[in-house]
Amino acid sequence: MKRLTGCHVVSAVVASCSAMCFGQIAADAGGTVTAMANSPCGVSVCDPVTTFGVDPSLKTACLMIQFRHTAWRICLEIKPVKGLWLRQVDFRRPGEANWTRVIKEAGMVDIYVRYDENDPTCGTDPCNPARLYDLNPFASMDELVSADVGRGGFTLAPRNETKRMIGVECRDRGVAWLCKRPPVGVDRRYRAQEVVVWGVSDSGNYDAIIQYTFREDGGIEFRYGATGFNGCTDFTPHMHTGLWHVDIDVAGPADDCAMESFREDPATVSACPGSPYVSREVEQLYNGGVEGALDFDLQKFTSVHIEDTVVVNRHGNPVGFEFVPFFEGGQPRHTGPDEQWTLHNFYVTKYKPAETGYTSPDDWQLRSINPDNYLISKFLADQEGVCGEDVVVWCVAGALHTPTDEDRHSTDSGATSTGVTLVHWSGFNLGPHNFFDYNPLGDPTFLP
Ligand SMILES: [Cu+2]
Repeated sequence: MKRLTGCHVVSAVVASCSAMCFGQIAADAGGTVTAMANSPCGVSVCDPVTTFGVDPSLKTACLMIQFRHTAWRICLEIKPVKGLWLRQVDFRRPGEANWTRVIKEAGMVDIYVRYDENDPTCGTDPCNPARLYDLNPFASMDELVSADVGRGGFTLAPRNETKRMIGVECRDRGVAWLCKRPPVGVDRRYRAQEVVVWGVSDSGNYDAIIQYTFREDGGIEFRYGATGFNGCTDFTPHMHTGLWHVDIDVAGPADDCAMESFREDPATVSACPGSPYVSREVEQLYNGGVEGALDFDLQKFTSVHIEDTVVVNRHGNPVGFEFVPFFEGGQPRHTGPDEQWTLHNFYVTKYKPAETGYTSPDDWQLRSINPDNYLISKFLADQEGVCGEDVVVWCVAGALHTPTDEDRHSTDSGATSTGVTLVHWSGFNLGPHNFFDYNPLGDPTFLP
């Protein structure tokens, strides 16, 4: 592995580990060194200040992830209100020495838990159901222990923090590609790896797993997992909705262009007018090139991608990254006067320092502010251009939780519930879009 200044590659601890396993992980003092011995992910823990120049007062941790052909270097930050965030995410393509910036800063802005009509047996007003924002000043990041991450993982305390709030795991994600051509003797496959980085924001009875997965193929998965336990009111069906912020910087912050694409079936414009069998893929400027909202349509495979207007790959295509919803969750919609931000799946805004959430009055990073009061009514309202600019993508994704008896403990009866709820996942994926010149996982060919 190529070493970075200030990075500490892990040493092996493989006692009682068979040749089949990834290797075991050393437990150690907070924030320094850990082990992923024999791991195909090759994780190093790096010092945020000396390696990345991060503000030394922040609660940060940085990792370098070296796969067989590609690499990530990432920093994580524990924020006082918003929990586990990403910052300074860079990627290295196969055969390249240089890193390419992908993300400046990204994470969950809010977790909105919105109940249906309340159950009056809980002593609550059925017409005024609970509406809770779980990322708030009273939520805190839980400590993780080795049992949380299991084999193939380790826990990490960020700088300026003694609690191990970050879990890191190397996982096998299965077959990334394969090609079998028995007549000519081709028999190839690639099992890909991923590194999952996660933490838990604890808001009381619910534990929010905030998780980022860095894939060997250049993708990042953003996930929010709701688990914990239900009280009486919580047996009312409810939504766990995440609002995410991604300050994406494809090949640097400048000259990014937001595009939208969808599938049209049958095609309204084609060489075969009137044919019901001809479809087409439409790619166009996002919202006509200005700030605005976009709805995801399952039948149209809607997606948003951000491409660079200057940097192209070897085939002349703009390098970019694409946002695609994650289908285990859903697309919440609420109609209250302070719930306008839930009405769409994507929002794209032009980057402005005053909109990054750190300065009053729109200091949404530092306190709980209803997103209608800044994102909808201010950031989007002026409809600035989002092509040839530095752009920011906001994604809404949620999971419906309709409690069932699987939420209970075996000794529960009647209205009493002492069980623990299975994780409900939601989120989205960010994946490469002409970011590479060729298949980055081993550059396979179907030729003999
Ligand atoms: Cu729930």
